[in-house]
Amino acid sequence: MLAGLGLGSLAAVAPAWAVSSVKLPLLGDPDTRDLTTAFPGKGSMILQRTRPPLLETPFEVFDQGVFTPNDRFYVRWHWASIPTEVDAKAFRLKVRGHVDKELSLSLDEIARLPRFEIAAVNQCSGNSRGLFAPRVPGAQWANGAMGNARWTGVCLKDVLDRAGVKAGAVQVRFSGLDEPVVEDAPDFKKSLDLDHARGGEVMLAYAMNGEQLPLLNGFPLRLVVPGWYSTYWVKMLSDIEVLDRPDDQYWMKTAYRIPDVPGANIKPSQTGFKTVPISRMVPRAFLTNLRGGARVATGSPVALRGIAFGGDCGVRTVEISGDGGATWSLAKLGADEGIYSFRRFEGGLPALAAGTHAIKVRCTNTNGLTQPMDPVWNGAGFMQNGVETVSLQVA
Ligand SMILES: Nc1nc2c(c(=O)[nH]1)N[C@H]1C(S)=C(S)[C@@H](COP(=O)(O)O)O[C@H]1N2
Ligand SMILES: [Mo]
Repeated sequence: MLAGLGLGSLAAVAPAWAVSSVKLPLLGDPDTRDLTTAFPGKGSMILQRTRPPLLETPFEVFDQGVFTPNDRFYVRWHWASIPTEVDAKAFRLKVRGHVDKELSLSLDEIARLPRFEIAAVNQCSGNSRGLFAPRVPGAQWANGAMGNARWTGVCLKDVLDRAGVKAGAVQVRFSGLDEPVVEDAPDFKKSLDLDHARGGEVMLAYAMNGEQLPLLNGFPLRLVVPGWYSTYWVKMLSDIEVLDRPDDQYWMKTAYRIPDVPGANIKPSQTGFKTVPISRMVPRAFLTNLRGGARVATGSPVALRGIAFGGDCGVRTVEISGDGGATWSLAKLGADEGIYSFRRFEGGLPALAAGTHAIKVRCTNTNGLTQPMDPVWNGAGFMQNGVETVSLQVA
C-alpha cells in the first residue's frame, strides 16, 4: 500500500490553485488568504504557506460536527523534505537508546498490539497567532490550526515495554521521516518525560476518524499526546529513542518554549522570565454559527452554538454573554465524547435592541481553569485562549 501519491506537486506552486480567497479575522494586513484544493487528501483549505505546507481549516467546518473531517484537518510541517509517499509494507518503527532490546517494528506487528481509541483535540501551539496584539512573527493562523479526531492506535507504553526501558532512563524522544532542507538545520524531534510516555494515554495512532492517516497528517503512524499541544504529536513517526539524560536539542531547548508564568501571559515589555517547554493545553470556546459582523433582526431571539474544549481535562461549563461580559448565562453542553474532545454547546440570547452587541463565550474546564477575559500575549504567539468576542449587528 502506498499513500500520498501526488505530493510531489508541492514543488510546483501555481497561483491557478487558488479557487477563491477568504478573509481571516486577523489584526492587520494581509488578512486574506487563498483557498486551495491542491493538496493530496485535502479538500478546500486556507493556504497559509506552500512549502512546507501549512493549511488552515476554514472555520465553518467546526460548525458541522464535533469531529473534524480528515480532508479538512489542518496541516503543519516545519521542514519541506517530506516523503511524497510511504511504502507501508517496508515501513519500520525503530525503538532504540536506553533499552534492553532494540526493536524494528513493521506496521503489522504494531497493529497486533492491543488497540485503543481516543477522541482528542490536536491544536498547534501557535493557533490564533494572527490575533496577537502587538503582532508576533510566525505563521499568522486565525483559529483554524486545530481539529478534533477519533484516533485509533496502540499504547506507547506497550511498545516501550516490549523494548524494555532500562533503569536510569528519563525521557523518550520522537522523530519522523521528514528532514531539514539544509544539512546543518536541526531535524524535528520532540521528547516527553518517561512517566508521561508510559502513562497509558500517549498513543501511536495509525487511524484517524476510522480511516488511515492522510499523508500530510502523518501517514502511516503518528504520536497522539492527549491534552498537549500538537508540537509533540510527531508525524510519520519512525524513530523512538529512550534517553538517559534530558533532551537538549533545538526543538526542546530553544524552540517551543513559553514564559514560566500562568497561561504563558506576559507584557510585551517584560524580560528576565524563566522559560519552560510548552506542554498542556488550556480551555477555549468558539461560536461556530455566527461570525463577527453578522446581522440579526430586532425582536428575534438569537440562537448560538459552538465548540469548546477543556485543554488537558474536560469541559465543566460554557457561558455566554450578550453584553460584552457584564452578565453570563450557562450554555447547554452536547454529548461528551471524552475529556480531550471538542464538546458542542448551545444557547441563546433574548431579542436584542438595535445596535452593536458584543457576544462572548467562555469555557471553564474541570480543573476549574477559566479562559482569561483579555487576550494572552507572549513573543512566540503560543497558547492564545483569551475569550472570543463576536460583534453582532442588530437592526
Ligand atoms: N514529523 C513531524 N511531526 C510534526 C511536525 C513536524 O514538523 N514534523 N510538526 C508538529 C506541529 S508543530 C504541529 S502543529 C502538528 C500538526 O499536525 P497536523 O499537521 O496533523 O495537523 O504536527 C506536529 N508533528
Ligand atoms: Mo505547531
